[in-house]
Amino acid sequence: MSSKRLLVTAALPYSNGRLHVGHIAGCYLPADIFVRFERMRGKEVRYVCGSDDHGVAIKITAEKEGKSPAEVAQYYSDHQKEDFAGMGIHFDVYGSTSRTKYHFARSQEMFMSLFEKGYFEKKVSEQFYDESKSAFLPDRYVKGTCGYCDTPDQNGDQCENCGKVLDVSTLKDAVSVLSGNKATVRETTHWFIDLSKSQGAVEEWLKESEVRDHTRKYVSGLLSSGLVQRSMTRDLDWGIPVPLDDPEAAGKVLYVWFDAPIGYISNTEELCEERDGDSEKFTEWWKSEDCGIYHFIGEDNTIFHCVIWIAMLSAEGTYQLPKGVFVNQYLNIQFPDKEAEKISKSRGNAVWIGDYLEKGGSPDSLRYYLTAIAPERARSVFKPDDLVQRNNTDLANVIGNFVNRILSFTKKHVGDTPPQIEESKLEEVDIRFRALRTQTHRTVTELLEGAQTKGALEAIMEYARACNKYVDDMAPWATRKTDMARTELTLAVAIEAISFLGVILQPFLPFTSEKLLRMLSLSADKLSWDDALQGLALGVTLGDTEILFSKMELSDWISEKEQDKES
Ligand code: B3M
Ligand code: ZN
Repeated sequence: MSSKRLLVTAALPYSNGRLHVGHIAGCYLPADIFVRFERMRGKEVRYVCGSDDHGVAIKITAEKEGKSPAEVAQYYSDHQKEDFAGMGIHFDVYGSTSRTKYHFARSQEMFMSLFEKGYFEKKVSEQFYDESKSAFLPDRYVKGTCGYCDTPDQNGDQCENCGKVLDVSTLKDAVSVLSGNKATVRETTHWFIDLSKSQGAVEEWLKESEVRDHTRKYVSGLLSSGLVQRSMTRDLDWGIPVPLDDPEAAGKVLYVWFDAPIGYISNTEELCEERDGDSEKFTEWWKSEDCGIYHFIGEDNTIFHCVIWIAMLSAEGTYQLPKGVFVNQYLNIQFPDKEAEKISKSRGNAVWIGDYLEKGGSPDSLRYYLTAIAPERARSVFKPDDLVQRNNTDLANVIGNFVNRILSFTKKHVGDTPPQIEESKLEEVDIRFRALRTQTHRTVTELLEGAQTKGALEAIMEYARACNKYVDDMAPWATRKTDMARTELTLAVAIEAISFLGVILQPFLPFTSEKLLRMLSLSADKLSWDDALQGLALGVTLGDTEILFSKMELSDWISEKEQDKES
């Protein structure tokens, strides 16, 4: 990342439920790793997120829970914040599209700017309608079968299977979510953004920006079939009023996907007010070449970020476009002896972050597993038994064991001050092993620059396996009886490797890294990314040895009964 400063965003979650493992793997964890990494490299980074409070999703939950949409949004926003914090995911600001004070004005301003530039067309169009409730049925208020790929039970806005946008002409057998009745069709007036006007701008952006192959392919596909008009207003009583002096705009609100991404901007304004005492400083992030903007999202958000948002920003003209949009695919779930399936609250098959943490599940073990299976290039599957297995082998056996046996052995036989490495005494085997550190550092750096957290973590694990092999081969417990000098050299090289792991694991496993570095009397927040290679020159002394990872058992944190519980 060549920019001096980075503004990193993760998709604003709808504030209508708790968070499950799919949310965390989708964008919050990879963005958190990326942010921690870039900060360690000395970049000035702001990590922006917040609740997406508008739209039908929140209305439906409010109706179900007998609360107002505002109450629902506040309640889940607070709980989502707890879930994030428990996972070690910390944003610089966590705003809300219904409460952040700059949000309404900023959204209406964007709408008016596009309106005045001629990007909107006012049109009478057909929308689904519920006769028994006398209400229009925008977006998730209708369900039906996708007219493109025939997947049943899809929301009225977008097919989860093929990603296509659905509307009156493409959603089949539509049923009202409000009453369960068959939806009818009625005419209503809306404002459509003419995306064909932005075809060139989106094409240009796609060429220049950092996106993964699947994203490029998907967006190119949308571009080659030609961008069309999409309604940016809704017949709904929850949202941001359409700011037009037109009787037909009365009672209508902006489409949630129009105002949601503007939340990235309004939350930055709030952050600048808090941090710098001046909300106008948001321009240093949104309108300055010194800053690179990166969005992290899940696959179903692609069209909104890589087409509509780009069209909005470039039409408005004063904001810079994101330098990259990192999209993860879906994370499915598979319980022992069951089929892999989509994570879904109504099917009761989700692993909830709150539950996991309450039962004492380690945030780092989950961070590790979700990164190891990160759906960066293709959809992947969360298997609770696999999490347990990977925790017990990769973390406890490979990393934990290596660290603990070396540190306790050194304390016992050498003392708290590790021996220095005498270069002249190094043998071929030590030299080769030490070179792996530099190589791993380079590989991990390159991969993390492109937000490839999975590959980066794999490279670290490979290194950790090499650490075990090194000490197994050098067998300090055996050489101690015959050659103490050789033993001390082995331990020094191994402790150097431990300090490397402590630093380089920080973005991935922040809790563990802190603990590990404390055992070396080092403090995680004072170390930079390149300090990973400093080794014993960091001034290592051995403190108390703690257990890094506990073994897990599936029954510790998940039971068959809870899998079926309705949340
Ligand atoms: N709230 C969708 C979601 O939570 C949506 C993201 C908005 S990002 C601007 O999946
Ligand atoms: Zn479909």
